[in-house]
Amino acid sequence: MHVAQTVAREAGELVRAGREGEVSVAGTKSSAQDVVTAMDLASEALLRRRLAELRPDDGLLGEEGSLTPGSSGVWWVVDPIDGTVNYLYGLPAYAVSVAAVRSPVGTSPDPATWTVLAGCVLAPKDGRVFLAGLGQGATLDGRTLQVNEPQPLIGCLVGTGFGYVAARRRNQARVVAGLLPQVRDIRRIGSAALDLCTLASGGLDLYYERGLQPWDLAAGSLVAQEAGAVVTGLRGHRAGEAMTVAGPPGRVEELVAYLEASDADQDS
Ligand code: LIP
Repeated sequence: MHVAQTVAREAGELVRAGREGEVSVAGTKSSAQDVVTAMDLASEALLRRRLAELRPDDGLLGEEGSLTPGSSGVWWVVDPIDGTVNYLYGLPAYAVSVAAVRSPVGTSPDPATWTVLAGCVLAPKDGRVFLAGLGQGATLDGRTLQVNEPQPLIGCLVGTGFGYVAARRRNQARVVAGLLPQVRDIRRIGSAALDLCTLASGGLDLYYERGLQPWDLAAGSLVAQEAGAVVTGLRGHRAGEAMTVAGPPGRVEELVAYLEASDADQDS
């Protein structure tokens, strides 16, 4: 956890300071709306450099760069700015996400097979630091976190997010429209790492999203899990790109059932 926090703090300070100046778009990915800022690239370069110094035998998977293999079996899975669109627009919900995972020998980090060992999600705008270690609990600025008690679905505040490609967004709109009358309300924060940490700290009762990449998911999933949440996929699968659902045991199952019945893990 110490290494994760150290490098997340350094990248977070770079990202925070960069927001005071001009934020420029350096490119796009899956669609014109899926932007990369120059600061995404600078933050990931800092994370890569510092992790290579501190943990030279470990591998690294980052949102903006190539997969860097290691020899230790431990991989660092980093999102240099999770919530890039919020960062671009000057909205506060963005984070640096750093996780250490162990993958089966000879495999790359994959949510279907990895074990997350440690995670840090740092919100540069207000300095909040979410930390978790496997079996060691989760904290926000040193305060122990616990998810909310399960509520009836109609009493649940549910977080979610949407992809960048129109075909997927069309189906996501159908799924959220069917859910909205059944819950207290919906929140779309714009950063999966912060969604999962907000759930861990009681700011959401449930969270689901289709399309999370390993770097969106890694650190926040451990924070949520160590705060007492179940973090899962649909149809018996683990959380991952097809679907991620998180919430207290005894309530998350109802959301899983709705999402399965709605084919929320499909794009058609
Ligand atoms: C973001 C995710 C968020 C999702 C956004 C975006 P990024 O990651 O954290 O949950 O809804 O569309 O993918 O692209 O800002 O690193």
